[in-house]
Amino acid sequence: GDEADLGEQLNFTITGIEPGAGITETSERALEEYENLQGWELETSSTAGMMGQIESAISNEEPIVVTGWTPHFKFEMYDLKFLEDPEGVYGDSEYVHTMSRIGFEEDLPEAYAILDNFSWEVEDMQGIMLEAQDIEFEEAASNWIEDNRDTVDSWTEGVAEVDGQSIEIGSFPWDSERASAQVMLQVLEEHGFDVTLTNVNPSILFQALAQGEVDATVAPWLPTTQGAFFEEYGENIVDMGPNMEGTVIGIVVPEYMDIDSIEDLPA
Ligand code: PBE
Repeated sequence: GDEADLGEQLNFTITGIEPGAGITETSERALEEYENLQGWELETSSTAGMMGQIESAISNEEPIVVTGWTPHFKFEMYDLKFLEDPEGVYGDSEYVHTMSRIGFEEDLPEAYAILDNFSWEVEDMQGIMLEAQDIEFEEAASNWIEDNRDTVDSWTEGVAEVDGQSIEIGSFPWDSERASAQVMLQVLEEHGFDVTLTNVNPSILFQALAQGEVDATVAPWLPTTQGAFFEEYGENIVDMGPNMEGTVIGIVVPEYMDIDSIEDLPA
């Protein structure tokens, strides 16, 4: 159908995910920045809800506009494309950071050293996410550790083992972070730590870190995805820098839609 149809078919709605996600906050800003999106709304529900809507739209070859990110298996499952973002709302290449509460380095120096050394590639994370389609994240992560012992040893080399010290790791419920948190949990456990893992939405994790309720995390996506949350709480958080580069967020549509830019979405 023509532009008018497309807007109606889409109900002028971007299908989003959890309300507390960074991409949700960033997409709210996109609705303000893009003239043609002034009459649009962002529907938030859950990642599973968004995936269900992609499934049904694509099986009926209907238009759909969602908030999307890589790494995520949706790009293996469906022919999807990121829309160009001329206003740069979704940023360029993103980094996943390691962060800790103030005082963590003094309290748990061995854990701080291992977390500070943590560094890996998108391919490593994607491999665990893919395997975890068929087996548990715990198993997929321990498989990865066994297959990448030299990389893991580079994180722990020269760091004294400990005897049962407790550490609380915060993370997110998305598959990308379930992969990284499981790897870090198992590496810390191998080193003698008693690890508690808590999954919460980004807006909650940053608060918990700032309030010292969580020791550390390898989950945050910066500078754009969760930049607003970090701005709000960052002065009370130790940003230990990137542990991975190359994540991407944006507006995603099926390949069969003949639009290429966010600016092409009908007002
Ligand atoms: N995500 C996946 C999260 C971070 C990881 C992009 C959905 C977000 O905060 O938006």
